[in-house]
Amino acid sequence: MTASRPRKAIITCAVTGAVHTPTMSPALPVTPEEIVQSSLAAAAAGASVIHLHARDPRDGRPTPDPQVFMQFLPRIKEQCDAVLNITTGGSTRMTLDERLAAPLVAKPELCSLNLGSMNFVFSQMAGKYDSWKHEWEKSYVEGSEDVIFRNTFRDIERILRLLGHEHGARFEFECYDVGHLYALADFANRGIAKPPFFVQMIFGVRGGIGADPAHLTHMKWTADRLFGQDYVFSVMAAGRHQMPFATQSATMGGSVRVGLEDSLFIGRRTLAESNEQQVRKIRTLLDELGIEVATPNEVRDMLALKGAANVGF
Ligand code: KMH
Ligand code: ZN
Repeated sequence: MTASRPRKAIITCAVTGAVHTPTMSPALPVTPEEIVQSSLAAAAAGASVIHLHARDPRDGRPTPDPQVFMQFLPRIKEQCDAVLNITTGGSTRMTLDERLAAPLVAKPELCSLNLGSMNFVFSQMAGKYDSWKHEWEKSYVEGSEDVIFRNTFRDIERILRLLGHEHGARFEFECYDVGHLYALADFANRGIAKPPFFVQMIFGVRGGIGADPAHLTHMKWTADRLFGQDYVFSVMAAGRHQMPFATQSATMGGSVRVGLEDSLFIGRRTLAESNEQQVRKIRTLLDELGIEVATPNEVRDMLALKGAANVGF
C-alpha cells in the first residue's frame, strides 16, 4: 500500500497588517507602491497567498479605504498569480462596516475572518520607542489594551453571507484560541460556513492562546475531531515564535504564515529586511524538511477558490 502523498504546504505572507507601525521597522510596507513591490517579491520567493491590509500612504496609519486597496490590488494581480487575501479584520479600532468596505468592492477569492471577539493587545511594544515618526503611533499602540476586537456571531454570519454566499469569497478562518474552533464548527454545522475550511491557528497574540507548542498539538487534535478531512490547517505565531511554530506546523502536515504583519524579525533581536526574507527563510526550512510548497493554482484547488478571473479588481 503506498503511503498517502503528504499534502503540500501553503505559504501565506501577510505583508503589512495593522499592528506594527512605521517607527517599528523601516521594512514595513506602507504606500501602495511598497505594498505592491513587497507582495511581488514575497510571491516570487514562494508565497502562494498574500494577505493584505491597507495603510494611509501619508503616515502609515491603517485605513479601510477601498480606494487605497484599489491602488495596489490590480497591480499585484497583473504581475503574479498569487491568491490575494483581503482582511476583514482591518484594525481593532475599525467598525465592521469599515472593515467590510474594501472586500465588498474587491470581491476577492479569499478573505480573513476572525472567529471571536477578543482582546488583541500590543501595547507592550510602546515602551521600546523613545520617539515616533508620526503623532498617531504612540496612542494607537498604547490604546490597544483598552479596545475590544469585536467579532460577534452576528458579525461573523454577516461576513459569511455577504462575502461568502453573495460574492463567492472563501475564508482564512483566524482562530486565536480553542473556542474559536468550536465557533467555526457552529457555523459549519448550520451550513453557513462551507468546507473545505482554511483554518489559521494563531499563537502568541496577547489576548489569544499562548505560544506553547502543546497548544498547537491540542488545537490540531481539536480541529481533527471537529472537521475531520474537511480542513486545511495553517499556523501563524507572533513575533519570535513565528519561525519555530511555522516549522512545527510543517512537520505536522500543516501550512505556514509569515510576514511583517505578524513579526518584524528574522531572528533573535534582528529585524527582518523584508517580507521576502521571511518567505525565503521558511521556504528553506520546508525544503530542508522535504516538504513541497503548493503553487497558487494548487491552493485554489485545495481551498475551492473561485479563480482570479472572478474578482472585482
Ligand atoms: N493580525 C493577525 C494576527 C485579519 O487580518 O483579519 C490576524 C489577521 C486578522 O490577519
Ligand atoms: Zn491581517
